[in-house]
Amino acid sequence: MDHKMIAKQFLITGIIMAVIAMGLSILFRIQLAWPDQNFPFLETFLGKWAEGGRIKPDFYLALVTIHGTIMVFFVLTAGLSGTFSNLLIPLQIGARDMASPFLNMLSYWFFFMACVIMMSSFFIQTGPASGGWTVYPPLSVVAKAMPGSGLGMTLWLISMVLFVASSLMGGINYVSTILNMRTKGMDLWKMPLPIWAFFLTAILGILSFPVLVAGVVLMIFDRSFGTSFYLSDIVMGTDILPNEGGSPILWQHLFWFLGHPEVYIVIMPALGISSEVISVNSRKPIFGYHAMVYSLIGITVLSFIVWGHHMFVTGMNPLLGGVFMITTLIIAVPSAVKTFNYLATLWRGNIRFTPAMLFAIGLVSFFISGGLTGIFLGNASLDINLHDTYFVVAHFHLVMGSAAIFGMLAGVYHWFPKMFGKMMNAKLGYLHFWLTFIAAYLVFFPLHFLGLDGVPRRYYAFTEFEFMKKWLTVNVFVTWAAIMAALAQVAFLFNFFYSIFKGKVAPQNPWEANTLEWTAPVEHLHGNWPGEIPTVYRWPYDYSKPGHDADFIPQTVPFSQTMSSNLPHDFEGNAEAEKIQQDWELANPVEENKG
Ligand code: HEM
Ligand SMILES: [Cu+2]
Repeated sequence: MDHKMIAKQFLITGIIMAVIAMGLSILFRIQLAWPDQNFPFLETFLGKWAEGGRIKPDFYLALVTIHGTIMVFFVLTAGLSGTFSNLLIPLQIGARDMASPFLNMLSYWFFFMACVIMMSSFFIQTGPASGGWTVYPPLSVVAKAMPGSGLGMTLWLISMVLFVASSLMGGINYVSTILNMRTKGMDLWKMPLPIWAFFLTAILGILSFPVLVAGVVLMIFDRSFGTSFYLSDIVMGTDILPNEGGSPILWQHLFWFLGHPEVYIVIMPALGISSEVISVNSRKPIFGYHAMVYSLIGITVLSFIVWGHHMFVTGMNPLLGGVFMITTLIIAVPSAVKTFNYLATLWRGNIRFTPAMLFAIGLVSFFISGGLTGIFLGNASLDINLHDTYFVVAHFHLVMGSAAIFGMLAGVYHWFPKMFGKMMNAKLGYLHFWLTFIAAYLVFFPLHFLGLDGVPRRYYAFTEFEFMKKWLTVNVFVTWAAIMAALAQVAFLFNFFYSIFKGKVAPQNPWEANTLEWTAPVEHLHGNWPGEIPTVYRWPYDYSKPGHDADFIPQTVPFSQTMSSNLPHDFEGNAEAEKIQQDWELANPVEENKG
């Protein structure tokens, strides 16, 4: 029940799910690149789903669906938030464990069950859910629509309810721990940025996930009890379904009211992690700490009022579309603030290119290049052309897929010594970074052009359409790049598991960081600190302060010991500290340009 143990469980489950989801994407990429070829090995693996060595269209849609579901919910929500919130919240705020260690453990096991149920659908007669990770009706409701609308879809819905329960238990725990269990001196404005990010992410989840559950329950009613919340006037072949009065658009509202905040649930922890990693490895205070927090708060609030940008083509009133368009574009402002602050932190830093740092910089790169296309898609008039094309696939894979995965990897490399007491191999880390970074751009950049040309997503083969045939070579290229990305992960997996057992023993504070987790002993113990919990005096980003001999000052160092390096920032509104500073200034007249 120890939070560090639960963090590791989330991480390892997340890694396993990521490997599976990546495998699925390679399978459907093979189909896209070589639509007319047979690969006997596919039949060996997939049996009847790839008779004759070619993936069946139904199964192709199931692959895309499960790939997206796993990546978004299981890897980047549970795997990312679950791992780092659990690991870092108690350690960085100075608590002995979560508010409720039991609920925390339960949260992991619900997540684990959700994964098992989702995966079990590969072993049933009708196969896993199809219809995309957004499970739009009618494919998700009318069981006889296609194989993947049957039992597989029911399992998807059950798995999702368990997953949401898990996220809620986790989120409530994170919020109450952060609000109630901070150590002495750790006021909100002294919290490291990852904690702010986890805090706001948890609030987003608590407020938006229940809406998905409500939608899912109605969907289960439609599927099983003959209600018609989402269906009306459906004709299948010659068969007129009896459902009247429902609307598939209702599902879209309920889904995207979760779905849009979800993309920030995915990216915000990654942004928090990268703030920490970039500051530590630039040996500079994070630029604009308060602006970083306020922009996270801004994103949190705004992300609730933009869901309609996923629905521009549902025929909504143009006035309403305009409202969603404006709120969407306003999110560009806090996002740009964050980007600017990352760059300003890096600027003239004394940069240490650790693997974690490279991945954090990679995140910034993807966040910029993917974020720019968001401005296109946020405009209703452009989105109507680009909707459901590969342009969208390219956009979200860069901005949330790649960026969040890079944030997660930055976190793994940075906190591996804390988690396992060992160091990872840096050379393999560099290899892993460069191959993954290049491959990710090679996979996702070309897809923009397919989208601009109108190539739709989720199609099984593009050979039937004359104008799309010219893209076949690009699809082959992208598939090879995807295979390269997958192979690059072998370097990571080897490094990760090898280092757990055979890595060099980690020193107490390998990156010379200021935050509290590095004051806890390398060997894990229940309660985190053997004696008293350390007291906090300063914010976490005191790096390279002029006049101080070491280039970092941990949060536990009281002001008086290092007066020469204190900046006015530390003292605002703190009478005791102001007094110390005044006394010190009297005793030590200022020397110009020291250090
Ligand atoms: C090597 C890594 C990856 C590759 C090669 C890959 C490839 C693809 C491709 C080509 C599609 C579109 C299939 C289609 O619509 O016809 C797709 C769909 C999807 N991918 Fe990935 N992907 C990768 C990683 C990720 C990651 C990290 C995420 C996490 C956000 C993700 C989330 C999704 C989602 C949500 C969909 C569904 C799109 C839809 O609904 O049409 N993928 N992936
Ligand atoms: Cu959105």
